[in-house]
Amino acid sequence: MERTFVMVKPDGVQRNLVGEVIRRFESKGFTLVGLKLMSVSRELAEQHYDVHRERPFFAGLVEFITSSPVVATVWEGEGVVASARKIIGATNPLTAELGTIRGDYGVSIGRNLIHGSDAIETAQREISLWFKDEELVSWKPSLTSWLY
Ligand code: RTP
Ligand code: MG
Repeated sequence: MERTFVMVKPDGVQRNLVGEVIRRFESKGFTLVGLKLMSVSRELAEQHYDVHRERPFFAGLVEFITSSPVVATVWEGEGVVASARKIIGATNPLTAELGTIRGDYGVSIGRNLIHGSDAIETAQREISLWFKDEELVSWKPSLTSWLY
């Protein structure tokens, strides 16, 4: 089954939106298979955002992600990678649709509350970057037969 990496960024944790984020993914029908509150090292932040290393916002982004705790999660379900991006909304919260997390709660591109992997291969890379195998739990929710 497909998996994706979703992180509540420091602003989302500080604004008490952890429960709201988890609620939206649970309510959609995805299964939580990994969850931890953590401080992010500079090394991990730089690896995570490696594709943006040459961009002008890179240093500020790393500074921000390491500034306060994040909540790292892994979600499982059919089509979860693309669906998570829809639930999260466009990168800039001011143009993100209402009904998405960024559209409903954010106002600034540098404080857009949440991260979600942008493709299946990226998800695999990010899950192994943020979680050890033994931190992920495979389980079958009893509601599954009503979802699929
Ligand atoms: P993310 O990786 O955090 O889920 O966000 P995303 O895919 O929607 O956007 P991406 O292009 O990967 O950018 C990563 C994060 O960098 C910050 N950013 N700032 N012009 C700017 O100041 C700027 N552009 C991007 C955002 O916080 C974005 O989430
Ligand atoms: Mg991205």
